Amino acid sequence: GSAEVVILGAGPAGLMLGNLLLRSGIDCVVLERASREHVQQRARAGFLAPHTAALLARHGLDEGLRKRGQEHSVCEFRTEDGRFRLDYRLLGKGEPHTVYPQHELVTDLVGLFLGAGGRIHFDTEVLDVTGVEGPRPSVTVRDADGRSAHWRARYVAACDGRHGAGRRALPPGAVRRRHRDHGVSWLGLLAEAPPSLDAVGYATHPRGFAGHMARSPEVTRYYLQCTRGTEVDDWSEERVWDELDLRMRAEEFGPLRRGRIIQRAVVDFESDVLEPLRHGALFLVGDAASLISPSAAKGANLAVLEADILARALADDLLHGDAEGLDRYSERCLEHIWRAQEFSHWMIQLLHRVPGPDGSTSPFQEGLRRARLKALRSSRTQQDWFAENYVGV
Ligand code: FAS
Repeated sequence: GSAEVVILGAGPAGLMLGNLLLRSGIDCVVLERASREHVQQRARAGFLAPHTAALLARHGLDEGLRKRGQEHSVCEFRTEDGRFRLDYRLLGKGEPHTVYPQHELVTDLVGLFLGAGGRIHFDTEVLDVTGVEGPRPSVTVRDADGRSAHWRARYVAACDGRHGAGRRALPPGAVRRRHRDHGVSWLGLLAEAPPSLDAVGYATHPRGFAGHMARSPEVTRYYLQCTRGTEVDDWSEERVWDELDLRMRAEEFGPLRRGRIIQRAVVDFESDVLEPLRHGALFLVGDAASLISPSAAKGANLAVLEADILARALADDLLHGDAEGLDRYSERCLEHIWRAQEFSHWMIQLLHRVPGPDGSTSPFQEGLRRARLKALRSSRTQQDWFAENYVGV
């Protein structure tokens, strides 16, 4: 097959890019390894930044969001030095998040793309991308029947995540990878229970971090900081809820609403940034471009932002012969990526006793962490800075 733009991956990056290109009249195809059912039920992020909601609205992709999204603007910090709340709608630029599960956004974007005549090949694994230095790169896939096939393209957008074929197609030395293992891991849980707080809950405790984030009126996401190497099934449901109660100080601040745990995942906090994000006709987007920890809910929002930047640059080039946007794609995205990485790193340091290589935590770091929390609690300028970065992308 052939297309002007071949998009690898049907996650937020690939589907946003596909919808935007289709609306510009650019011929594109999305190649996705998993089934449609799988990508539409894979629960991940849940907080959409105001910029993401605005982009979706601008392109008429926000019907689901308008109908089912919930505005959210309060963080509750439960710390060793007491509890405080920040309503970030009253701080910084006064913008709230929209709570909208990522898999619902993906479901909307798949429907809109197919409805507008878009082509998605599910159950189609991209094996290789070659010829990206030339004018007609080629994408080799194994389709649902196990047959191999080739796609010719003018441009290839790697929206296939950190382990995808896009990154593998980069010749050695083509990009520099800056990587950091933050030394923190979360056991991510989805509970079939209504939220226990009317806020995002961040609890810091000598036993470790615990987080509470609404996903819908029936389902709530919890996080428990766990040691590196923890397996998803290491913790019984009983132990999970007892530990959440302890760390979120349920005795002091009220019980958590328990329910069946319906999804688990261990997320090791790693970040990486590739530079540049373009190699010839190959462009890296979303997690394929940069991995960011979920500490500040940036990953899916960056993916949508970068897809919009690339869509506009591809339209300028393919429709008007103006390649300037493509030449500047990498530097423009990296600006946003490093800003998001910096804030996510600050959040990790704020909320976690980060163990050193020998597993011990530094008392000096602990002193800094407590001071940061107290500054956030008492200083309005610190709170404005927090609000602007927390919702910003
Ligand atoms: P995705 O990973 O979403 O999409 C890549 C797609 O490419 C996938 O559908 C995959 O099947 C496909 N693919 C991969 N290799 C392929 C190949 N060879 N051929 C064809 N297709 C291929 N972010 C937040 O902001 N907040 C959160 O709370 C949060 N929680 C997370 C929890 C978990 C367990 C995980 C794993 C991630 C979480 N993230 C969170 C980050 C996540 O949301 C990503 O940032 C977001 O999905 C990035 O979107 P994409 O770049 O589109 O990549």
